[in-house]
Amino acid sequence: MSDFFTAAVDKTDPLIGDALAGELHRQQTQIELIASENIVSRAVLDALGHPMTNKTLEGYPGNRFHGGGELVDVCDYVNAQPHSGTQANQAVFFATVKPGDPILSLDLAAGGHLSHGAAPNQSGRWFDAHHYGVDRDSGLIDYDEVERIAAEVRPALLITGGSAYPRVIDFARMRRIADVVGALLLVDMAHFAGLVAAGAHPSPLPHADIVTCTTTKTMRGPRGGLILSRDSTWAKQLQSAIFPGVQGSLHSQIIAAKAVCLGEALQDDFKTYGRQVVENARCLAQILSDQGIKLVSGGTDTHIVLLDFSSMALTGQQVQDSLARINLTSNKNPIPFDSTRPSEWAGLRLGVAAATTRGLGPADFELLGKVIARAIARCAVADDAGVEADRQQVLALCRRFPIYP
Ligand code: DSN
Repeated sequence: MSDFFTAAVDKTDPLIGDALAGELHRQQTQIELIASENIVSRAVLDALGHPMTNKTLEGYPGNRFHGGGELVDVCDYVNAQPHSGTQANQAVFFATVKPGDPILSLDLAAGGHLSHGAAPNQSGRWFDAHHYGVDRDSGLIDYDEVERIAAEVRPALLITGGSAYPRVIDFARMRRIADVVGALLLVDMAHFAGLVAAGAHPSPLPHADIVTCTTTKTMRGPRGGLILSRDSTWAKQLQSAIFPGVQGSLHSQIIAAKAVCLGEALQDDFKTYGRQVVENARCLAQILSDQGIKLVSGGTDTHIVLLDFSSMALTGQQVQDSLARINLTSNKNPIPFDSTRPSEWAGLRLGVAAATTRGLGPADFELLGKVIARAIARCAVADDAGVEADRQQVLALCRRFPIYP
């Protein structure tokens, strides 16, 4: 035990040490295109790995259940305790609706999120969940349908946002629909929160009663959630919904890392990054479209580009595997009106936030778009020619834009 406080993990636990070293190498040598991922700064990592992790605290600043929290509570008031976006959403349900109440949200296959009332999730079992979708031709939210279903089911909570909808949502229209039926409006901006912070995407805050998000994804911070509200009357219910409602003690070191990432989001560099994310995503969407690949909604306003292989007899899993062979990381995803079986999903979700953080610009995404199109074509004809050449192109990009040197 003599080196308990000083020995590094690779010395004390080679199994985990090797896994950590391997994961760093993987990130350094692959271009990350999963839309919910990003690459955090050294400062965020410093906070995440800080002995602040040893601190147990429950309650809120000024009203803690444990002593010794003076250095955790140095910030002005903010509720940054949700351990994840899902727990942030759970807390909103806890604060605003009762089991059995009707809720209305974007369908999972249309880009919604599990925690918004999807059947296999707790929210789908505990609430009377209804869903709206997108127009079959345009791929855009069908606001007339939202209005019609809302009038029929009279939801207590209208939810919008999700994890794969690539377009700007008309928050003002959603507000009007919520008002007509007397619903509260929750916007889950987990995916585009960083773009909102950078001024590169409209903000839902003027329209929603409550907004939730994660600090991961485009926010470029640690794993965790936030709940925001422009209406201070919700503050008390939301506070007690998180603790003691759905969580116990908080993760002090994660909250420190959230504060670091929110501080970074106030910098001019972050605005540049946010604008670049949107430009890179549009460029990738255009190149893929030019190569004959169908995109849900025909393009993007965010960091997400959702590919639709339904007319190519390919599954998302096949293309995900084909991209993995050339060091590109992505994920299969349902597209609107898709099968409920993940193995049959005909979509692939790409996100540009992590690669933008690395420094890739439009010319690099043009190259990546062509590499991706070739991987899809190879997949369609089960042909291996060109795999190694494309992998070398991706590796060259990784070397040009190194991370954690
Ligand atoms: N909701 C999942 C995603 O979008 O990938 C995890 O954040």
